[in-house]
Amino acid sequence: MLLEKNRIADFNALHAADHKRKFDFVSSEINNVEEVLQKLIDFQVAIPSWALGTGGTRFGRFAGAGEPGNLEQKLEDVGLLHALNQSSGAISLHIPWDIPENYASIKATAAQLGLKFDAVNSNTFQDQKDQELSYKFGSLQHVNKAVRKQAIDHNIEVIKHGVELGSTALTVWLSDGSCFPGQLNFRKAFQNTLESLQEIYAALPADWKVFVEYKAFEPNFYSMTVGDWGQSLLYANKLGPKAYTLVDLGHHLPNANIEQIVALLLMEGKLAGFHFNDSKYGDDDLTVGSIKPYQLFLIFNELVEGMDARGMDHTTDLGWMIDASHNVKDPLEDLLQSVEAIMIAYAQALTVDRKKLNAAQEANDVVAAQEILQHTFRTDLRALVAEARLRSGAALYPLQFFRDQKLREQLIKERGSKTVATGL
Ligand code: LRH
Ligand code: MN
Ligand code: MN
Repeated sequence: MLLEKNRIADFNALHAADHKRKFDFVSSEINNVEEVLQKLIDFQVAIPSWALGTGGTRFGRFAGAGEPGNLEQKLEDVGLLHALNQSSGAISLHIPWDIPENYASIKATAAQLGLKFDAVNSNTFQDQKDQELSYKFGSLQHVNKAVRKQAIDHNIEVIKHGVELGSTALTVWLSDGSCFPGQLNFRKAFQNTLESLQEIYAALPADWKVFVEYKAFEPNFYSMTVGDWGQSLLYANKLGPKAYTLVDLGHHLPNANIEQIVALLLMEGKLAGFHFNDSKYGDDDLTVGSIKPYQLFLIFNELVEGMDARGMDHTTDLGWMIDASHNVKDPLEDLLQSVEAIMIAYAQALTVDRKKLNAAQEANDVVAAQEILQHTFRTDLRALVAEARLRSGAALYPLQFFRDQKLREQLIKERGSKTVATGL
């Protein structure tokens, strides 16, 4: 579905007066409005191809309608999101859930929609049809060298797809681990995994990075071979300068201090970036900011502080991705909400009074430090984020636009009501 430009302009004109009132108020509250606006305009978050269909649980799946049936249509969905918010200008592919065949035409579609290809993801956590050896007992860690080789070859294949499309990073998430004590020799599993990763690392083009994603549990419930940021960092350090640790917000044990993890990884120059989502219990993959928005803000606060301290470019120097997908929402509406939550948290982090916060920290003024952060968190910056959208030609209120303009109904008309997107 292609949106005619004037549809967004007409919608914005309808809401212009209301928006102006809110924006004037919020600008009067903030010192560096123009600088913050430019950063918001530049900031882009990649959309995972596997989040465009209604996700399932292991108990069932309630398919939506008008979902994308192939990669081309997934690109169109992300293009639509990007047209609505101008902040979703990239897609992250998962192979073989996505099989890019005709590179030239896929690239042409992406270019037409203003999309880039973000990190490509490999998949050795499922057996695929016609696959020779099984990953039931792991992939890169496997006791059998032939299984490890098959998994290494798959990762190299994924890199090749990425090269064709213009990606510059590979994300490796392993479900490898064990379900029962005694099942695995931890040291051997680590060594095997490291050696396998070293072979994949050796196949990276010069300008590529590899992101090692960790996860505390699931599907293995006794041990995970890349179970936390410590293990991921060990691999990344041993692999070399192109290897980084990827933080998925839902991959920690309850109450983990993710903002501290992020601060230290950044300090070490080993933070790859994010899979943003939210969670109440585990790897819930809920909409970003739906459960713990304060935590999200605290994470962004560390990111902005740490990136500025290292002279990093907020837009390009980390991989910003969403990894959320579930059962009950329209996937496109859900993604609009996630991007909005990220933009708000980022805007808030940009407006923290850092001088005052530093002074409070140096003076051990705990109360003042908390006041500074909470003042910012409680300041409503939605109009600032909307203004950034307005200036970049996006919709002032993307979700409302999506509903008012009946975009899902239009997609159902085009694609039908019995569609099942590939992926989770
Ligand atoms: C694992 C994970 C990983 C996968 C994605 C589908 O839980 O977060 O990033 O690639 O989900
Ligand atoms: Mn993830
Ligand atoms: Mn996950």
